[in-house]
Amino acid sequence: MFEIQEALTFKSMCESSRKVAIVVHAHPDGDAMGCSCGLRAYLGAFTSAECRIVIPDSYPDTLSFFVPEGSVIDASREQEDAFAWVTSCDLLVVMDMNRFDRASVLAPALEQCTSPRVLIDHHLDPDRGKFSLVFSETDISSASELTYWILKGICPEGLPKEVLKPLLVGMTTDTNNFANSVWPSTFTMASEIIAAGVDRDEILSYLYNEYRENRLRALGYILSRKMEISSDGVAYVILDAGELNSFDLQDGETEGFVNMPLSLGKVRMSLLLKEDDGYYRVSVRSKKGVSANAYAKTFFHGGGHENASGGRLYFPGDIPGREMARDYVEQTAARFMRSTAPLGKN
Ligand SMILES: [Mn+2]
Repeated sequence: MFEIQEALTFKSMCESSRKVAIVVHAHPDGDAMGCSCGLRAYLGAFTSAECRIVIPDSYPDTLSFFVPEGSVIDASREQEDAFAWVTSCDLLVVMDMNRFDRASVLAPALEQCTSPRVLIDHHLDPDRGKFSLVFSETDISSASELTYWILKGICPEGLPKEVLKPLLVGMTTDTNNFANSVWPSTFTMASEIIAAGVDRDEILSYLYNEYRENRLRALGYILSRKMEISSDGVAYVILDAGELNSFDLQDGETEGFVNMPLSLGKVRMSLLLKEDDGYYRVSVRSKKGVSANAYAKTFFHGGGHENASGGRLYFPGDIPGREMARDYVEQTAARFMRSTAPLGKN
């Protein structure tokens, strides 16, 4: 874990700032919104800095229950305001991403920002050279958990619930409700936050009991009609734009789908490909002993965590056309799995 001195340095940077920009990755998920809202609430409670969370594109509606009104600038809707805030801030905090290009349209603004930049992240291979202060831990559940330990370290008087609640949300979604990437520190964090009075049941019902009907129907269709399993134990689902539209699937509504095939004994890695504009967005999950990170890095310009990664498959570029995605997945998965030691030998 980080040195307390680094956390105290961060504290004095926050206290001497007037205008803070927090930037998270494109397609912000629960962890990205959770850690950013938690830090913003801390700044609001303990400093006089004005802070906006600047996001490359919109976050799912299912997360709106904890995002305060007026706290976010969405670059896909207000590009000029987003750029202006990032390039004119006096402190930039980049969270839940390891490289500027993960912020897609905001990457040039991050590059242009001349103020001190701080990274708070839990992905592999952070681009350390771009930052004056780096908090990077990979043996941790989430950026929200890392944020919790930093803020707890600099705030001996105790953190208010408006800081703790979004951090608990972010940890919960990134661990898939304590199913993966859970460490002893993760339980400690959860236990301390619940003891402080944050209502976890309320969070769980917002996160997991408020879906729209289309999501469950799409899941049924995907599992019965779309999931394929290769002889090497790789499950994959390829969704084209037409299918995503016909189920009216919004961003975030497919969250968790990619994990489901891993419930099968014979499946060791699972992929979900969703068609976007000229490329597929690829999610990769793997069981222990198979590196989702290495696979995503080698074949999909991506990476992330050892067992949970993402990337892209461009057409044309990586493959001549979208209809070639299936062949590409089959071939690369076979090649990759044959180079990976068999189950039980690693
Ligand atoms: Mn995360």
